[in-house]
Amino acid sequence: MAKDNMPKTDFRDAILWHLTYTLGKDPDHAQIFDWRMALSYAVRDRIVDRWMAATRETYRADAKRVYYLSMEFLIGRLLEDNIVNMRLADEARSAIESFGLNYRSVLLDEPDAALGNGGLGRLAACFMESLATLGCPAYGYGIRYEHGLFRQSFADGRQHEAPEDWLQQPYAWEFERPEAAFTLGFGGRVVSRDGKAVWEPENFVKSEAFDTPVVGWKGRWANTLRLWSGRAVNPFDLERFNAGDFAAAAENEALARTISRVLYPEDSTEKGKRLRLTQEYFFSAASIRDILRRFLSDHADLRLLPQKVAIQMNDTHPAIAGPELVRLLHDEHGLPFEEALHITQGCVNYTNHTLLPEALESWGEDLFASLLPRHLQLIDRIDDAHAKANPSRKVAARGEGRVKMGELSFIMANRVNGVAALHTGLMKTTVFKELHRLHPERIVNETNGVTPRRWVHSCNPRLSTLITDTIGEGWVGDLEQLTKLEPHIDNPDWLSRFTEVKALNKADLCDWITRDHGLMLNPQAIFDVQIKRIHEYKRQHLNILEAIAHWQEIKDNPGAGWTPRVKIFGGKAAPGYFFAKDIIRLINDVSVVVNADAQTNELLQVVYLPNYNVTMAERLIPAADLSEQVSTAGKEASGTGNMKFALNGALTIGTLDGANVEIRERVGADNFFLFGMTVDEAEARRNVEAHATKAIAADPRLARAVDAIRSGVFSPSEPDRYAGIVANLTGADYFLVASDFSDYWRAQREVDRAYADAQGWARMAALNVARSGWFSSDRTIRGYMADIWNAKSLIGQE
Ligand code: C3B
Repeated sequence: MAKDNMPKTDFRDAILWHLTYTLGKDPDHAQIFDWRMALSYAVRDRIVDRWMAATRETYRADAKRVYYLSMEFLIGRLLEDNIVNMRLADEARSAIESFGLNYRSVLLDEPDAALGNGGLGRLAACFMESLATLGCPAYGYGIRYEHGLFRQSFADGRQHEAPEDWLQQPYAWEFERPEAAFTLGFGGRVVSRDGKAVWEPENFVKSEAFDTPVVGWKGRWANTLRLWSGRAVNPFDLERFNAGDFAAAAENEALARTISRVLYPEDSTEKGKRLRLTQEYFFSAASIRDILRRFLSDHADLRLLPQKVAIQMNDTHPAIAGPELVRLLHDEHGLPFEEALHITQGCVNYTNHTLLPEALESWGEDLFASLLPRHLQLIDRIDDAHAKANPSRKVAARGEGRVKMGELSFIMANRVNGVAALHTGLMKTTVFKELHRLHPERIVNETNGVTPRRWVHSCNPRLSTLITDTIGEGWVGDLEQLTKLEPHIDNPDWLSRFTEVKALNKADLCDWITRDHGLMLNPQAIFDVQIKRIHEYKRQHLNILEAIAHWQEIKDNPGAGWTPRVKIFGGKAAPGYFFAKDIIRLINDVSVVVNADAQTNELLQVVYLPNYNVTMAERLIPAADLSEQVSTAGKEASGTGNMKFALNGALTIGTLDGANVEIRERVGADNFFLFGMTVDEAEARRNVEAHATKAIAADPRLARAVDAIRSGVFSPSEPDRYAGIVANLTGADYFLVASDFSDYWRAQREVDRAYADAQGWARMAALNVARSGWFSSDRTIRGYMADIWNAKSLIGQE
């Protein structure tokens, strides 16, 4: 095969072609990496055709474009997603098998792109896929971190962090765009020239673009994820090199690259670090310039910007994009300030993802001024303009010596949205109460969703086949069609096929856990799974306390007909979050004791799988029976894992928090294990003096479980290892673990009883699948398009 004869049709030949000419490998010597890359390039070629067609169509239609600005895109692996969406699965499998390789192994060779911490980053990835599926012209903008979220391992039960390096290997999906670079300034001062403010930055960095196409279901449309990488303006100082100072000669480049070196591992906590603000400005400013450049390439009138551009700020991390756009329009394009502000407010929107005070970003003005002196002035003018238009206003973006990014984002935004109904309601009555009073039309709700392609179709092929056999394939692109399953649930043959799917998925998970983690699990047990970041408000410690109490009670009464249970945990803690790290260690310590107890280990096992990531979620969710969504009411903005579990036939044990509320409404209260206080009850309970001590005194099971921790049952060599956790549980207990324990215990025993009735359980699980179709991110994105962006699809309905 000659190079100029690159095959266009035969997929197998295309793989061989890439192996030979792109990778320079002889098939006889190719390793799995080479095959995976060759396969990826062959898939990518097909995507590129769609991608270019979509771009041409967007220009032709002069369509409004959506720009999703996010510090995080937790995309995971892309190969299977892309193969599935391009409908190449059969061809890819048979080609790969014809080369004597295992198809799964080739797919699993791809490293996870872990450019995010948790829910917020994964949501951005689901949104990109849904935007492409819906044919909405859109760009994702973010940072091409050299090191994604750290790799977690356990040593002695303790979390250990190692750097992640997905870019050690070339990334098959991206296109480097050295020509699409901007020079960005930092620091310096603002001077007045001819009565105009002029920012004279002190340092400069280049942002270089890397584009990854994101293709939608059936390959009908493809958008771009553009990630920025830091580069030096003058990468190499020859003079210093010649003078023998080799390290200094490369210093510029090293400093510039630092900006995109690592993802901050803080999830829902704010650290106020200078490098973090630098990253935020770096990617926001590069993106805004890119947006303006594209707009100006075929429009002359900047006043048309809001008709052609919708910018979504994923949380406050890109909040500086607002003032930056004002600055470019006013300082550089010469529009009057008021007009620049008005245009910007017509383009920018803001999604809030949390009400936790420790997560709301704010910057000391000294730090802010030293990095972005001109922006600080503009923020003052924005505040003044807001005060003038709203004389009764009591809030401002700047105050108490700080720049508050939540307030700034709200003031700059055309629409502000929450991520689940309960959360949006609380935004109006708590953090944004005053701003909501001034702008009652601004806050809207867009309940989160997840992409059905990855989170059902690909990760759960058995369930997917059953659904398609039952109702046809339309559900993959229109998840609400899952309701058509309902009439089949009463058919015993159908229900037994459904049960079989879960059993086989559980068997697969057991095999993997045995192989990779050396643990034998009881596949008959309830697979009870809590996977998410470790955080006090998410209450993994409530879960492990219940496990301890359960273990103690089984020992008291081994013959009481217990339903066997396997408790599975996964999740990382921010490296500096010591309480969360103690929780991890406690779970690991408990698992050692409980799993070694021959008296109980047929009935209860505890497993903590290290290095939870997107790929692990894809293994665990299809095999789960029970989904733990146990946050303190009012603290989990939405949750999205909760949706993935329900869609894959796990029942939820959960509080009335975040999207749990909407899941329960849809699947039906009978098919959901509710427990715990409501938001109002929790609020009231916090005001009860010594609420934790009282709750412990009132529940002997809880008292005994806490005592076991306190007395070192799980840490015999160091009995006071968990003094911190015990002090918290018996003291302030802000997240009300003690107060919710008894009801949680009650709900867990209901779970046991329900599971013992295999038919009844299967029915409830199947109803969860049939009624969760609303939680597709396609539905969410349609909501954003209609309520926030006023954007149109460029592909027709099928
Ligand atoms: C998360 C919230 O904690 C989740 O409830 C929510 O489902 C997701 O965002 C997506 O909306 N979140 C996060 O992952 N990181 C933050 N910094 C704030 C919120």
